[in-house]
Formats: sequence, structure tokens, C-alpha cells
Amino acid sequence: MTFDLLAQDPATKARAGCLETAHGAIETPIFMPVGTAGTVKAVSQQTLKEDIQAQIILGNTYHLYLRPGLDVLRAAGGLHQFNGWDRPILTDSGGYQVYSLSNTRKIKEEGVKFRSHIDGSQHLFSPEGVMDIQRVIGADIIMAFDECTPWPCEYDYAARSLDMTHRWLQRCIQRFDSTEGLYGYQQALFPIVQGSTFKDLRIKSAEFIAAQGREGNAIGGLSVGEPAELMYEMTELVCDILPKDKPRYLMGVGTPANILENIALGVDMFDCVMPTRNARNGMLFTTQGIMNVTNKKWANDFTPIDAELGGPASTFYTRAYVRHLFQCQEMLGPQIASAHNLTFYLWLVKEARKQIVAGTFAPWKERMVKQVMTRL
Ligand code: PRF
Repeated sequence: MTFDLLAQDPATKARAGCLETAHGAIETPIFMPVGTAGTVKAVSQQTLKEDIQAQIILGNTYHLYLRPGLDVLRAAGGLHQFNGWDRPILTDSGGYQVYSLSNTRKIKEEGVKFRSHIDGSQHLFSPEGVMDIQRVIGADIIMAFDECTPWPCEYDYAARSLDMTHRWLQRCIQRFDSTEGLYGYQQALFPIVQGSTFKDLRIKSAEFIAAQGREGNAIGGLSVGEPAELMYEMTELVCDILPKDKPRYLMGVGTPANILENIALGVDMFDCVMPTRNARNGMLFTTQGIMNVTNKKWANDFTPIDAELGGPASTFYTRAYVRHLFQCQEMLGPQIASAHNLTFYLWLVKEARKQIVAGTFAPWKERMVKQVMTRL
């Protein structure tokens, strides 16, 4: 995997780059739609590729391991073959889902014991096991096994958890570097910075992660309930330590404003369930602001969701029609809304990239943050 930095904004720390993987190139900054169980909810692979022009999607080790399971994934020849998505895939390690989803979990040095949220069966995720699972899934980028601390968090807990996450990382690296991909292409392992919102822990973690010299680095443990200003303070601190010549991935972030602010601090990659999850409840992100399409005020609005964007979901259907679909609980409603929101998120990062290359990112960002967060 290679990463080329192509431009740097003169007024902020924003960068434009190109990340080359076995399944194609990714132009950064990028937003990665979340496809937890090997599907971006309510959006087909064809729509993702042709209309939304997603460059990379995310999968989750936790979900894919439970269903369809490793036997099926191995027999299929990996997730790309299984779901027909031939562009890059990144898998999260389960080091987050296991905390948010599983019923009971016990975190120990060895790993995390948990019960499936589906059938209550018992499992153990260890750093080695999670590397092996992600080898079977076959994602282009796989994530280290970490503990994402809740917020707020006691300093002592965060410090102890961080040390364990670092020991887990060394075990991940050892296993990853002593195994190979099953399907004939290279995978890359990204370590994850933790440390809650404690500056000294974040610095310690970023230095430890940077020293591993991996092909990309991630920032975890943020956007877990802390104030946005505190998140920005942490990302800036960490980005200033992580290597410049490697992509930086901020996990699980965020709102359109969060994405723009973090691009300005030097983040290159983002993922979040917000555009798809909120779409299913009728919340639409547009270039002019945020609208709840179920609101009565759109009942007779026969204009497109967002004429500024390309793509059928944003331009073909009217607001009134999409509202009607939600009123009737028709399945097409969440489908259009999800495709539209992803079109918007991909537009936002593509536009940010253009502005970085043109050297005009800073004033554009200031204007856009206000514009896209307006309540319509
Ligand atoms: N760790 C992992 N996945 C994540 C996170 C994390 O800290 C977050 C935090 N926002 C989202 N997804 N492994």
C-alpha cells in the first residue's frame, strides 16, 4: 500500500492525498460508508459504486464473525467475493462493537470474553484471533484490537487501559506480520491511538503508535460523548505527532461539521453510521442544511432533495414524495434517504479535497460548517 501526499492547505493542516490499495485508489480526505454486516444498510453495491461513487466501505469483524461466520467467508473467497464489492474494504476489529453491542463482556489481558447479541453464545476475541478473523474476511485495511474507553473516564482506568491496548497492539503486529493474506493480495494493519481526553496519555499513545511505522494510523476513543472542542483538541495533538507521510483515520466521526473541522486538523479518513442511520429516521443532510423529511412543511415541496448534488437519490425524487414514502413506511424512503445522505457526505469530502488543492480550504470550511449545519 502506498500513500502520496499531493497538496497541503496553506492556512490549516488539511491535506489531499492518494492511498493506493490492492483493490484500487482512494482519494483523501475520504468518507467511508459503514457496511457493518457486509452491506451498507438499504443501499445496493451498484448504487454505492455508480451513483454514490464510494471509494471504500467499512465492515465489522464482530458482525461478520457471528454471521455469516468464517466458514462461509472463507468458502466465498473473502468479503469482496461474497458481497461483490470490488473496491477497497476496511474492517474494524471488534474492539468497539464488542463493548457497545454484546450483552456481557469481560475485558482481561488475554482478550475480551463476550456473549453474542444474537443468540447469547460465548466467544473470546483476542488480539491474535481478531487478526486471524480479519485475514479471513480479507479487508484491504484491518484494524488493531483496542479498548475504546467510555467518556467520561477516570484517569487511572484510561492509563491502565491504554497500556493494555498498546500490549494488545504488539500482539496484533506479531500475529499479522507472521501471517499472510488468504486471497493473494496484501492487507495493511492500522494501529489505533487511545488515551481518552487526557493530553499526556494521548501524547504517549500517539508516540507509541507512530513508532510502529505501520502503513496508516487511526485515532480512536473520540466522539464518545465528549464536547466537540475537546475532540478537536485531541485530534490536533495526535495528528501533530503521527507521521505526515501516512494516512490518519479518525474512527466513528461524525457530523458534517466534525468532518470539516477534523480535516482542517490533518485527518484523512472518516467513517460514521450517521448518514445512513439518520437517513432511516428521515434526517437528510444537504448542501443548504439539515432537514427532517417527515416534517409536514415538506408535504408540498416538489423540489429535489438537493439540486446542488449529482446522483439520482438527491435530484430525481422530490421532498414531498420522499416525505410521503416515510409517512407510509415504504421501504423506498430509507433507500432514497440513505443514498442521498451518502452522496452528500462523499460530495463534502470531495469538495474539501478540491479546496485543499486550490489553496482555498480555510475560508470555504468556515462558510460550509455554518451552511451545512443550518436547520431547515
Ligand atoms: N476503536 C475501534 N473502533 C471504533 C472506535 C474506537 O475507539 C470508535 C470511537 N469513536 C469508533 N469505532 N476499534
